[in-house]
Amino acid sequence: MASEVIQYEDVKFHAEMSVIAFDQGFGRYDRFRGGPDRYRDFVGSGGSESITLKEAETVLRELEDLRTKHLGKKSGWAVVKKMIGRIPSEEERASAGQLVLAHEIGMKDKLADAERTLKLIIDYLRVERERVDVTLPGRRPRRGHLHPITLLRQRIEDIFVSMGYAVEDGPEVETDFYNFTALNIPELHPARSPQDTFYTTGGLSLRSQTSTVQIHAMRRRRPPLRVIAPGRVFRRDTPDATHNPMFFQLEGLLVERGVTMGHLKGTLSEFVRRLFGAGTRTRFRPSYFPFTEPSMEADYSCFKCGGAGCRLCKGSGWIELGGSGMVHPNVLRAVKIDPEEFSGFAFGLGIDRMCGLMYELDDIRLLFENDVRFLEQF
Ligand code: 2NL
Repeated sequence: MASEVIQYEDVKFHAEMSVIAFDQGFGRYDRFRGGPDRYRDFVGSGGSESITLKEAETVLRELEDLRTKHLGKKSGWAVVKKMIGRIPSEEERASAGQLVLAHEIGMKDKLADAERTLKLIIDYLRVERERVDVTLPGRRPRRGHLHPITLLRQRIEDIFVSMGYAVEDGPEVETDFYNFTALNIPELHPARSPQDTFYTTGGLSLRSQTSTVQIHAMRRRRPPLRVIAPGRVFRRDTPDATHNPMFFQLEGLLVERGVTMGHLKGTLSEFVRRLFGAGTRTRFRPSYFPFTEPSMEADYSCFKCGGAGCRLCKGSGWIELGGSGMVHPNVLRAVKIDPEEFSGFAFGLGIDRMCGLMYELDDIRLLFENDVRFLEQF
């Protein structure tokens, strides 16, 4: 074979056969030819022919395989080119070279045309895939909100802060001194019994009112002082629609020179007017607490019926706010404040009880079950 003499006609014949084979293989890619703007027919809104990115990438790979098959080092075309060198006549060799080259340029042009279109399609579709509309509004994460007890506590805090009170916090586990003794609660008082109060094995107790925080505040701040103490308190009650062994309370304390019952009544009256509206009225009934003297219960006119009587106020027109009174001299003495120089008033109210009334909950325990179907309504 190597010594075999080859004529121009042989080369021409083999070259033309190869070109026919190439054209046959190329036929399915012919639709991608058409100059530098042909790609527009496949993409965008004006495209009359459509193709996906994946399809275009596959076609381009197949086209490369076609090039290797028909024009690569091991192709029939490589054999044709080697044949040229074995033509004895110089003139015929030159003609064969020209012929083969012309065919090669023809095939390579077709490939290049289709490849260019496919590469432009692929570029366009890749950019399209990664395109983001920066003017689109962001996806808002679903936000939660504060617990209804927290919402009410903050409203109450805001009112008292605007009247000059500081918000105080303190421990939930306390010694006997802070929970009872300093509050003038006698040694054998039933509130101290383990039937009413949770005790730790170490003899500490869970605070049964936030007065404990105010005892701390009086020892730390010294009068004149105005503080409120919102927080969890604990009492050994069996849970039912109106009781829970853990609930939220808010106490207030003012100790200054020359404080009277008038200041107490004025303060509580102004508080309910700010919370429920300017038309809210108050009334005060005598009561008893070991830590205040005199003591009283405060009621406010029902925010729902305005005092006419309804289901919410059980027909009376009044709703109980809480207990209050003038700080007992023994309480002042327990924190080394001279009751001859200073006097004060104090009050306490239940946040969850008030919350239950305001939202007309028929069961206070709903507030602590953390069922989102309930909580979502606030
Ligand atoms: C209630 C209402 C009350 C107080 C709490 C208090 C705090 C200090 C001194 C004196 Cl540091 N009093 N707090 C006063 C009256 C009532 O709570 O129904 N408690 C059982």
